[in-house]
Amino acid sequence: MPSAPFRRLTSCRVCGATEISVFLSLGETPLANAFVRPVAAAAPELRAPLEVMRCLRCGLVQLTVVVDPEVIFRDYAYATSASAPMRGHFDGLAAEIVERFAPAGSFVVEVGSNDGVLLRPLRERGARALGVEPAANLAAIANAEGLETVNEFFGPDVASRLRGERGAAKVVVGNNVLAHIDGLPDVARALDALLDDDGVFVAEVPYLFDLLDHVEYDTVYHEHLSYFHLAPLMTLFAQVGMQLFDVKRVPTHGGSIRMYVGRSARRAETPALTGLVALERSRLADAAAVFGTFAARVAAQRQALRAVLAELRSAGKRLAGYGATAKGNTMLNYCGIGADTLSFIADTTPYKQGLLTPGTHIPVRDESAIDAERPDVMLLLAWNYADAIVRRLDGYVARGGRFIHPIPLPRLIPDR
Ligand code: JHZ
Ligand code: ZN
Repeated sequence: MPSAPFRRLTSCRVCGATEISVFLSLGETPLANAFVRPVAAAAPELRAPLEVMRCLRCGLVQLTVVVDPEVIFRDYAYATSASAPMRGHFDGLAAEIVERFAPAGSFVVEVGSNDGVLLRPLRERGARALGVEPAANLAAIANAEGLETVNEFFGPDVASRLRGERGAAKVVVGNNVLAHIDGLPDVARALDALLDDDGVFVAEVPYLFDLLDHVEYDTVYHEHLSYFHLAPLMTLFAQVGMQLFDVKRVPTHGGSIRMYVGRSARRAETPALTGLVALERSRLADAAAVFGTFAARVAAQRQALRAVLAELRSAGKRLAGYGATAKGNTMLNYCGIGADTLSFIADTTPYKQGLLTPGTHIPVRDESAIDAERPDVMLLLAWNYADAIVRRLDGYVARGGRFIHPIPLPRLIPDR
């Protein structure tokens, strides 16, 4: 098997400490969004080790390897707008940003703007919004819709150039992007360069404690280099004289935090932030036990999911999957679930339809396959949208179709 171009981390990407402890290994897996063209099915796929460690100094949870971002992000399968609930979520975020920090006409930069899902409502609400997005296919979609996007990786050079050309930003936004970036201190420096004196960085990241509590190990894949909680983020921003001043828990992607970062001493810390920092500290009092327990729950989920699927198969049930997610590919590869078990996976993303899942080679089809193949049970690989999907597929449910909600332990939904 060929390896993806990757390097091993020998120190923490936030604080530089070399004291690190590996607590989870999910094997050697293909890249989670590297869907395969059927004509290329016989060709070997790039793989890399998928292991998670934590820094014993600042606490940052991170992968042991970094796959070359040029390989992962230049052409990218995940288009945020394909998931209807995310459009509503980001409209709400745009409203909040404009109301709290960016009066009409303010310059707002979004890092990792994907297909423009947030740029659009920001603009509709009066901000001068600019996207920075490394995926050429996604930047092109946004630009074609008049949502101005520069096709680059964000960093100190881009930040200084934008500031020179367009002035300082009132707000920089970054959703589900900090986890993708290896050089976090560079990002902090870039924010410092681009933001106005009273400017604010608003960012959403999946929250480590939701990952731990709900056994969301499938959100571990090579794109996600870091799994955040507040303490290491505070260490990071302090390096450039910035600080978190507020935080909010939001339900997206299995549980995330929305953080607000400003220049030190300009804004008072909210009780929400003080409270969550204290909660984290108490929960990590015996960190080794916390991460050891998590690893055991991951292994138990694998065993239980394999057992449920085997039982349904031997009862003659027709099985498929729903949601060709990146995280689904971690779960399928780690649990060893292939096309002999799931005959297809339905997904609304045009880019993914007609392709095969990485490693496991299950065909991705559009939703009409559900009526054509009439599966009895679908493994819900997009469990983060469970409610919306059960509602959307009311016809499937009405004729007796059910889903396996796979985490923290597999269960059939809706209840009967
Ligand atoms: P979804 C992505 O992970 C990738 P994924 C990325 N690396 C990241 O950081 C995380 O998000 C946070 C489809 N769908 O959002 C669309 C339906 O078919 O869970 C998508 O392909 N029907 C950027 O890939 C997939 O499911 C529906 O009704 O794990 C959802 O992918 C809905 C709602 C979605 O993210
Ligand atoms: Zn560290």
